[in-house]
Amino acid sequence: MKKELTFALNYALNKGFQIHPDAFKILENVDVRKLEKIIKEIVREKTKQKLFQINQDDLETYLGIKEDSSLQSEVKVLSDPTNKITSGEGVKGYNALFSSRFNKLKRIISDRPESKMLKSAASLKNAKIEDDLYVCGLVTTRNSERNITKIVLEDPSGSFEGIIFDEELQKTAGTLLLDQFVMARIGSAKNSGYIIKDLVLPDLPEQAKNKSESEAYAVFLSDLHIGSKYFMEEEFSDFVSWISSPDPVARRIRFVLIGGDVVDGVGIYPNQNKELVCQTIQEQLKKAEDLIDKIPKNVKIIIMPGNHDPGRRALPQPAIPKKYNSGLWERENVIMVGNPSVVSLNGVIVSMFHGQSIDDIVKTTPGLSYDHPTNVMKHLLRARHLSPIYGSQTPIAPEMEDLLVIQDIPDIFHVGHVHRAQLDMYKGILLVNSGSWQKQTPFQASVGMTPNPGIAIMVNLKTFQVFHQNYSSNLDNVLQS
Ligand code: D5M
Ligand code: FE
Ligand code: ZN
Repeated sequence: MKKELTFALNYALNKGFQIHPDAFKILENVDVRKLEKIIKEIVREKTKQKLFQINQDDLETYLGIKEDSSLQSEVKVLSDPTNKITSGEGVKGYNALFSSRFNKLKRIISDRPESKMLKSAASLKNAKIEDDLYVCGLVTTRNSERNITKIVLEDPSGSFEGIIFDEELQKTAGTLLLDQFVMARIGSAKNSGYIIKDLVLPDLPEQAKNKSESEAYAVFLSDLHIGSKYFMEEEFSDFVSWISSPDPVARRIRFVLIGGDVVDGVGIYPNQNKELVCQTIQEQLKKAEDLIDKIPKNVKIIIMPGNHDPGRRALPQPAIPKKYNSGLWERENVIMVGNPSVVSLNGVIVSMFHGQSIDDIVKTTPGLSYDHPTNVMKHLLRARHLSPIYGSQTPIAPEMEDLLVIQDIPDIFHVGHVHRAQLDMYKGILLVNSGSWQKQTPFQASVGMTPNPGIAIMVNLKTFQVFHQNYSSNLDNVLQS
């Protein structure tokens, strides 16, 4: 304990006072130079009143940080896969999954006027068409050869093959992801077959933002990797303590969102045990619980898993199971959700996704990279799907319903996974990649991945103004936007 704090406590105790633990927490975070003056004045005041306990209220009143009770903190979970996960097995499961994906996205694209001219793949078979028509489906093949791109789309009736000659359109086609849904404007080719004249993505409309009535703030975090040697425990603990400080932004925080990789996990990569300071999931989650416990109880905390957390690896992931840590589940201000989830914070809609699919997408898409995760996030929004590519590194479970289709249009899109804190906007949606609280690992260094850890992003849910706190000692480590 700091000597100034010991002095202040002894002063009060010697005068016959008790100090409530919540008051102690506040004292711990007060500027040490002010401690003596604060404690002496409170002791004098309360002695006059013949009340010999110093509680949270006394300190908050003294410091002028009494909670603003007009700040709402209403959380509604709008979508959470945890209780919907069924795991249909085998081929039947995948057929159901893709047919659900197709149907959901076709419904989304039906809002567009062109969709009136939609034909099924089977109905086109060998027919010569006079006017332009549209087909839609999931991309199953995409080939570029000798200045021509060939695409195959699949819908429930069968498959459609079309050719693209236009150079610009070939570039667009080059950014299509396998298994992504797309609508194509087509015409008959001279000899036989079809030419693709345009490609239309589901995308989303520019729309008015939902706003919180009061200026409550939400904090966006992810990729803590608690239990790892590289978890920035001291910095994270400083940030969590800051939430209880008299800082005007801290006083208004009502939500903390954690977008996955809460813990580093066990057996996630070869020889991981050599890089762990906590060797079991239980130990790691206990540490997470202890850190989260420092957050004031009037702050709602939403916890979503990532690929390092326990539960299951495949998407969609259920919430971190209670059996590994009942403490988190039992806390009144903690809400455990699956990955992905959609929550409403005072009416502001936040879509949360850990971001596993980014790995597959940056590998196969020209122009996208780990350095600009928000560009990948835009790609996902245009595709209206969180993890289009099936059968690559990101495991996807054979659910009967495709829970990764982006059905609700969010006001904020919160993703993590790539350990680069970055902000951007797309069609009025605030894009937040919440970075990490883990220093660069030897693996990341070996593949040339440079994280910018230790940055906490905060958003005013009424004005959408963004603040951040940077706990990194490295000056190059800045928030990207
Ligand atoms: O992932 C942190 C980052 O490291 C994320 O951008 C993916 C990348 N990563 C992790 N493992 C691999 C492998 N095996 N190959 C390529 N890139 C990888 P995290 O989920 O925190 O481990
Ligand atoms: Fe991570
Ligand atoms: Zn991750």
